[in-house]
Amino acid sequence: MTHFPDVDSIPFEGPQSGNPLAFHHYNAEEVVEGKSMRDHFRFSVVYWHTFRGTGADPFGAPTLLRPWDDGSSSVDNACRRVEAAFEFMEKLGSPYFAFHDVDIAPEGDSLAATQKNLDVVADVVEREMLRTGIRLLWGTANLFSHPRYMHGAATSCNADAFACAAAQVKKCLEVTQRLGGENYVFWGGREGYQNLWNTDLKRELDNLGRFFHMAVDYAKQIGFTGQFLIEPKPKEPTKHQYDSDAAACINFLRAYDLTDHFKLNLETNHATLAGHTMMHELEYAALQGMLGSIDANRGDLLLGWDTDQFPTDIYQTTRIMLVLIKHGGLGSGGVNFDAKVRRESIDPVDLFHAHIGGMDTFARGLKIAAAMRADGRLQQMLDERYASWSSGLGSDIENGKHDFASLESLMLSQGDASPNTSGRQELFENLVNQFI
Ligand code: XLS
Ligand code: NI
Ligand code: NI
Repeated sequence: MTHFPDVDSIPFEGPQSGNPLAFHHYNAEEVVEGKSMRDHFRFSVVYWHTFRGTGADPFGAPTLLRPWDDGSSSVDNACRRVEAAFEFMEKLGSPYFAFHDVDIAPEGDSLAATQKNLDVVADVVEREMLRTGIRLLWGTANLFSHPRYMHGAATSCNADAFACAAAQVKKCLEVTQRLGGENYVFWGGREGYQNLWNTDLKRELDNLGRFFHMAVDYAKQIGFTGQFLIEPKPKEPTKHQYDSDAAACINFLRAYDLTDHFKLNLETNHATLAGHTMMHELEYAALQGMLGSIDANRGDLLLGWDTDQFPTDIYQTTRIMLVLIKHGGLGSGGVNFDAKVRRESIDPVDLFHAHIGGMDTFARGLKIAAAMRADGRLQQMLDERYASWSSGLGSDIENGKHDFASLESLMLSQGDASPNTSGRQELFENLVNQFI
């Protein structure tokens, strides 16, 4: 039984090919800077958008009615969907996927029934993983859709919601471990507030820290060795999310003594919603040793929410790949397409176009970044800009040979700082353009 009868495995055909169902730049085997493209990216397809996205929005009904999906919340339907998903990922050549518990299996009328459904569908997922060799990048529990989490999950004013969330994460960790998941993600969802008058900020943050420690303890207990990741996002659904950006997450992790157990999963559209660039978020997390994985997508400059579009901006992927190569790659993380086709893109084949485009855009970014690094001028100009720190006074300061008094006496005898040199921003920008 095939769910995508009109699509074969997507081949690499090179930049000249006119075939829309071929890769033009992503060539899994091609080695760039000593590593195959497959290993640079570790691309991952997300189950929630690609197989559960309906096209519904606050103004309109679902538009994406898939032939393999009967629209019911039966376990049979969920199992058929898994088969369609793995056929898609196999044809695409995606080495990884990611899911929320509720994406793959329907919720039952009790916690026990929900857990049972998850076990049944996980059997099919496991079988398909073995058949195709596709692996699990990460699992996560959806702690934001169900009405019981209206006030939050770990940060709810209702202790029962905290307990339900604990049970859900416990189960999801078990399933993630069983499926060989290489990471486990927490995205805050409703962990935040709408109004400070009715919010006990300290208590909510303490409880969130407590919740993460329980997860760490349980992982240890069952021998789950995957990397824990926190995914920053500044707003939506709450007006203030506790995991707003990389800096806020790292501060939270330090404050609650969790930095040994967590890294960050950075998402492009979340970075831009926070008023940062993705490059900023990546650099900031990486320089503190906290970069774990990325959710690849993009927003729309004219829309103020998380539009989760597929990445097609070569500047953006070039920047991302420059930072990733510089910091030695993603380790157990990957490039996870947390992106959805538009509501109007209603054909199953659009799922292929979307992912092919994303993978090709990242491949171009990688090749451009590698060319910039091989050329060396960008790095050289950067080094020149900071030359005063590489010898003489700058290097003495960096080596701890000075204090306020010694620097004062130096400047008293010198009279003033030496003249500044140009920042040459325009030249930097022109140089980058030579490679795009
Ligand atoms: C929502 C988040 C979400 C996480 C997983 O904006 O991006 O999809 O990646 O819960
Ligand atoms: Ni998002
Ligand atoms: Ni995400």
